[in-house]
Amino acid sequence: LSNDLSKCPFSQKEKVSNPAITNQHWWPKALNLDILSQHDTKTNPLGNDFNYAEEFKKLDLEVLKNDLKTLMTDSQVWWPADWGHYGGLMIRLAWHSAGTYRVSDGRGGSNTGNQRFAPINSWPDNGNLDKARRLLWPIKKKYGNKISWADLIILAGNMAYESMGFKTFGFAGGREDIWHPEKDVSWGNETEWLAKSGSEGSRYSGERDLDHKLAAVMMGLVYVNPEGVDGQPDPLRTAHDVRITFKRMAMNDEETVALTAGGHTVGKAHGNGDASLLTKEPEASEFETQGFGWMNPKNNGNGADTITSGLEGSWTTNPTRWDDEYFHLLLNYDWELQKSPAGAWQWEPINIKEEDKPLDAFDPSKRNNPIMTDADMAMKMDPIYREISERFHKDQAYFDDVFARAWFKLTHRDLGPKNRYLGADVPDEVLIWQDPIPAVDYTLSESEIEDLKSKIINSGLTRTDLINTAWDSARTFRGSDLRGGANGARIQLAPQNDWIGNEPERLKKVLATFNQIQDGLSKKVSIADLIVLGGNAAIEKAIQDAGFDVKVPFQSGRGDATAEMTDAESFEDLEPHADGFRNFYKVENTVNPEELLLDRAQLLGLTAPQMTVLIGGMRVLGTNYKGSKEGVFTNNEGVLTNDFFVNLTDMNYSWKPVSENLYNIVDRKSGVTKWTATRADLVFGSNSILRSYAEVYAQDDNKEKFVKDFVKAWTKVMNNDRFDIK
Ligand code: HEB
Repeated sequence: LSNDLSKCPFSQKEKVSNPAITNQHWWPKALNLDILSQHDTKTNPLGNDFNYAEEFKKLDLEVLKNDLKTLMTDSQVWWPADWGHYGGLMIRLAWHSAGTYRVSDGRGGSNTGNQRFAPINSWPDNGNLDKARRLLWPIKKKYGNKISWADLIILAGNMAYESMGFKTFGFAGGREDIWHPEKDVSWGNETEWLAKSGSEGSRYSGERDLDHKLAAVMMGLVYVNPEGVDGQPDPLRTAHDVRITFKRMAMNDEETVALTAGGHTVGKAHGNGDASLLTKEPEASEFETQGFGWMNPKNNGNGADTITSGLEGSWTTNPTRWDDEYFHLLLNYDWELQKSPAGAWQWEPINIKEEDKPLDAFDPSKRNNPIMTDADMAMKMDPIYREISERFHKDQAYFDDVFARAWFKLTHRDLGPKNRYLGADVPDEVLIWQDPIPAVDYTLSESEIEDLKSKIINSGLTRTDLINTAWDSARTFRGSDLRGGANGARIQLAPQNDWIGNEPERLKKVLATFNQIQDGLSKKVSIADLIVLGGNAAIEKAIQDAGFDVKVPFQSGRGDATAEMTDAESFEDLEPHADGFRNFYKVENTVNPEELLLDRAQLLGLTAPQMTVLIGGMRVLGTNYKGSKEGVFTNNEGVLTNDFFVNLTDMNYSWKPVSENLYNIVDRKSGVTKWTATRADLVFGSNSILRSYAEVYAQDDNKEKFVKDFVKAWTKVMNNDRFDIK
């Protein structure tokens, strides 16, 4: 054995920070709880007391906007602007930051500034956006904490449009930066960038069915492949891909055409050279590039030699001006397939008039052909898109309006309800996709709240009626795009009132009682408030029965939305197909109930201990779907004891699998089956980390802590969407 202390204590292969062999490698099936401990205070340099909304209010937005407009035409030697204008680049920056949003789980989008981190900073589709962010750095540096990267990127897109003559619909601040990449977003299962459909881990099955969660066609793309499906041009097949991916981002056909045309009215594509010469993407780049990727060693490597997508050319004659040229060129010329200098498929016009050709971005003595991507051609070849394109072509004012609204929606969709919007440029108009909720005009005193609670408790509704209705109305909340939740009482409305997971029969009965109670009040308290208060009141009773005196805090002020204020279709994505907290599985024999539980806990913003205490409490309260008994490890159902954890950790029992998601809890001595359980129950005893929390709550000295922690976690869920009081 050599013991040479002069050698480096770590060999090349041993990395403290990133061991090659992790627990996930040895035990790939074990639940990875890391998604519940992201964005911890330890990773945030701004500290616990930092309040972004307060900082933003100190900002002189008008001065910042002017600085951004000045930046647009202040070309830098290290990355010269096309036609002396950075507008196109900044719009693509904003669009790619917003465009990762997907309605399925609300994840992705521009709300976090995640573009600063891998993998997004290095996606092939995000080529040279590292330059765009670096161009913005002097402004970020100047305004500091008062403007987040996430807000700045979107505002830069808006100011780009304004400086090119387009009037935007408005801007709201309020996007708070994260400080490390998200761990909860699956961008797909392929292990190769731009893997074609059918490769290992492919997101496609059947004819061309895109995995229901995803909204992009390839690993590393924001949307579709600009050259065509798997790189093969065919505008009609591309139209199919565009339609699906934009729909998954909450855009209809008209919005899709408007966005594509409005986006490509300005800027250009870059592919003047050999793409294979480029250096690696930012996350893999050498130290000396300081985070820059995709460096082109040829000539200057920038300006006229820039290579980004590999396509080369602009879509319009005057690419630094908002105008009607996109549809003019697309619809009035015939287009044929050509290859760019980098070898990418692109469409070029046949017999184009000289004056319709754009000037070269760096050599004003030269004119080039405009181009169209396969996706642009879809706006002409797909019959539905074509009709919309023609309408836009005929009516510029109409196009301007549809584009302005679609751009605003694209860039603000995942910012949450309007009461989160900050700044003087927030548009007054209320938009349906903001899930509006009317404000209430009452406050409730302590004695009024107590009075209401006894009315509800004496109304004939059971404890579980009340707790389940409160939970079901709150559980739709997603921290990802800040939609859903108890506020608005949309559980009364279609489609939620019919979701099987909401037990429509029971729900109807409960709502009828709440309506009766409401009718009898002198002050018109909202149904949304009554629902939450009912849950709280029932839990307080369950706590009293357990021998503790702990109140469940209540804050009134929820409003009731109407059907007219509700985009029913867009709520379909919020339907729970499983809810481990109530042992509900829409599909029998769900394979990974514990994964689904984790997913919901993450969207609800819960930590792993909070998830644990909620499950333990809800099981003994008897809140399972349709009153099923799995995981109800107690002889005192309805009382808030720690029995779930006591019995889960009790070695007098053994656990026998019965079917995919069903186990018997058997008394070792008598052999009698005492209880039954699902995987969402037993994971708290089998997963070593969750078991450590289960033990805390099973301890004899933690019975009261259990109750208090349950109340805290419950209250967090009930108030998740109360941005008005945060
Ligand atoms: Fe776009 C650019 C594609 C949509 C805006 N785009 C571009 C390009 C491409 C594309 C390829 C080039 C890049 C470079 O640089 O190279 N897009 C595309 C597609 C789609 C789109 C495929 C789907 C359909 N875009 C879009 C939208 C927007 C846009 C939606 C917004 C709104 N883009 C844009 C811009 C640009 C582009 C602005 C330019 C940039 C510069 O200039 O730099």
